[in-house]
Amino acid sequence: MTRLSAAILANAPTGVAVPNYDRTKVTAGIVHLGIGAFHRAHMAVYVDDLLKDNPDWAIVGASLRRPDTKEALEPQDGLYTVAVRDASGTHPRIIGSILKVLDANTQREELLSLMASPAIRIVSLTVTEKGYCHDPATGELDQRHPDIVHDLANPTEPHSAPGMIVEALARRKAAGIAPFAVMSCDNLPSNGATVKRIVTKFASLRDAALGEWVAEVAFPGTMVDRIVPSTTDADRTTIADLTGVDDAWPIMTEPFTQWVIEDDFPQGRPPFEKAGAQLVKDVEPFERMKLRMLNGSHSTMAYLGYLSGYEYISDVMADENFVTLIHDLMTEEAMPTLDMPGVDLGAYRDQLLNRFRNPALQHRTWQIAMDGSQKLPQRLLGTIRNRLNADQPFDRLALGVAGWMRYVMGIDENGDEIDVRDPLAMRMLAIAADAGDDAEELYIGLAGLTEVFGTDLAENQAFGEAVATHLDSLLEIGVKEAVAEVVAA
Ligand code: CS2
Repeated sequence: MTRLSAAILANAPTGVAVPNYDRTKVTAGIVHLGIGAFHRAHMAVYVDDLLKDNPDWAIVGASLRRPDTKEALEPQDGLYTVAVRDASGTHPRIIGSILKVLDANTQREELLSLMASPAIRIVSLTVTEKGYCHDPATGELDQRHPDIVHDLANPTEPHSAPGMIVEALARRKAAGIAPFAVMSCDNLPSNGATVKRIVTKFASLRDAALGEWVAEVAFPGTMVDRIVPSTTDADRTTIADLTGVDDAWPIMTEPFTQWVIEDDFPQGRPPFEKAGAQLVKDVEPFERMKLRMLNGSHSTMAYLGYLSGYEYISDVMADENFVTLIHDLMTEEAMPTLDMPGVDLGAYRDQLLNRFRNPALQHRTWQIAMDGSQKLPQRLLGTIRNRLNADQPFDRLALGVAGWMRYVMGIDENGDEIDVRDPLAMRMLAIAADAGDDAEELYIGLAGLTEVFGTDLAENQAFGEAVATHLDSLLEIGVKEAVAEVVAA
């Protein structure tokens, strides 16, 4: 079968949308760090929509860890398929907005000099929560993080995202070139302000004057939303059968997409609004809504669903007790903490429940369960803090946190090992091994991870009682029964 490449665009298979611009005429205005599936299904699609009239805003992507995306896309001239899936079918489109992919480990110098060049006016990121090398509970740079230690000692050969950004900015400062805007598209709370704090701190540790300069750089905040499961070999076959073209790394996603952006781009930006993005002054209420409603539900379903034997989110949604749990978690516990004038939160919730049900999206609970220590603070714990302060119940949220604690024990209800992927996995597994099946001990050990819970929650009695009680029932009666009890209460 023919491999996807620029050569096939002129005779694209019927039913497959292709770029509506001449790719040989577009130039890069954006460097994107962390060129994973999410970026390729989200921002790269918005940019693809805009390149016809805004040809100097194409993307050069960089992978900071593994070169696998580069290896897949290079023989394809950067092209790949995005397939939108729902009950009506699979709708493929070829995206051309990524001109090339650089591997930061082997092409560091090329990447840094591109980032330092005046044509690049935006550096955007999807490096996942852990890619910022910060303490998730406080949002501060983790100065003991091995990559940060390395990058402070070797600032011109950085490994971390903060290190890369600061080195590129330092080169621009030295050359008298205005800074690019730094746009995080990760699910961090207040992502613009948080990343600004982390990057500015790193810069000031390098050099005080650089720190002051970086403090003036724009870090627009964003709320990003599109569900993008990891691609499987079965997906590759589906796309090949559908298009007649071999794509080494197609992306499967849902019809829904949302992007809310704080409009702060001193060196200009593509007219993202023409591709459907919302440009706003203050993005934080949107972020909080999405993190607490969508992601808070997702993480709760991921831990409790995985432990119940459900492989996909759509399987979780076929269990009525889970539907009730998630509906009530959002309605009774998350929605009252949100202040969103003009947004119908009930409609937003119902739309989320429908998106979770999408039978054509195979979104694994295990995928969402990853990196929980980095996700819990903004997805569940902030909501719980608000509920505690208002003296309001937070039973379902506490069950979600207990589900995470049960999951990171690393053994499921059949006694099989769980592949726990998390930067704190080793510590958590050690805590679980010490605790055995003593729920109280397990709670105390895990709640003592202050980078997750802060000192406030770790010492909060109401929080401890609620979570430890649920953890006990998860261990005693099993996850499905414990969910049923909470739903019936
Ligand atoms: C998910 C998110 O993997 C996860 O943790 O909750 O990636 C989620 O699918 C996206 O935030 C949806 O926009």
